[in-house]
Amino acid sequence: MDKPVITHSQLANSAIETLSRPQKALEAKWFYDHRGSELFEAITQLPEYYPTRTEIAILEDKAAQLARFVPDGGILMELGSGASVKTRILLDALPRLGAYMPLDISGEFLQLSAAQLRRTYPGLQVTPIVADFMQALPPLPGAVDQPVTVFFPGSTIGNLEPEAAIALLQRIRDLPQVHALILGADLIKEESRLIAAYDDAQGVTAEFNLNLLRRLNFEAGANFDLAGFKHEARWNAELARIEMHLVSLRAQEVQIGAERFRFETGESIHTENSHKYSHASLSQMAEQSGWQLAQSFTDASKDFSVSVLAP
Ligand code: AVJ
Repeated sequence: MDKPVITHSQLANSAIETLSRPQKALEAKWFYDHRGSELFEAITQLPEYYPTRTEIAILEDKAAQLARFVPDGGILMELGSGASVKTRILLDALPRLGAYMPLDISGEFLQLSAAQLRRTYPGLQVTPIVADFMQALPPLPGAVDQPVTVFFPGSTIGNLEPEAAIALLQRIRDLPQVHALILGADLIKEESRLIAAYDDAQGVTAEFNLNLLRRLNFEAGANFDLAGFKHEARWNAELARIEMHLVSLRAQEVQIGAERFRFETGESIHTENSHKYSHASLSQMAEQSGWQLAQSFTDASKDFSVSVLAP
């Protein structure tokens, strides 16, 4: 088996550090344990959560145009290879692809989806890489002598604050043989639709958010009372982002191992940022990281964008 990228003490240490800040916080990457991944999958099916289905529709509609940015024999590298529905749309349009390189933090998940892809695309070289790409991009295996097109869908970039997003885009830009970046990004829209997408009627997103506390209880020796916190989605217009918070319903104290954390009534833990973009802000972010926004595809309602960045 692969060596784990994340250990329990990393989770505890990270939580202790971010809960010690004046604005208590938890890192969004901890959402995705087994249950969290299942809940996210359920979120993508919600009527209010438009991003996944809209991005898939754009990819299906523009697959041939996107395929032009992947040269014959080239490498398609995917960051955060998810459930691979989106990957398959591109692979179907790339019969002469040299290799597919999925990067994901979960080794188990990667091996499973790699095996499935090899079955569907028998001639395709599939080279999975276990990596926390939000932190650093690993050296690519062997001598990469073919052009690399990076696929970064899902508006995962939106989890990062502008500085970190630019730094990640710069690291991608610096990859040897980099040819293009296909970037999925969610767009600014009416506040009520944004809030609904992150505070759905069925409460799946609330469960997803609260699952962080459940995970800390199970994996980091914490004693959160899940009934003592409520899910909240806020639109921060100034920073153009949805913020998810867990709001303490009463004054309480919580322990993680030997560390104690006090909560006032109404005090929140900031658990996620999901930045939303405009054509102008995307183009600016591209230029600040050494890219040019070559093309941008959206759906008819301009809800989501799939952009091609060129070095
Ligand atoms: C996977 C980070 C793109 O921000 O929309 C969905 C995560 N959080 N609902 C997003 C998420 C709450 C999602 N990303």
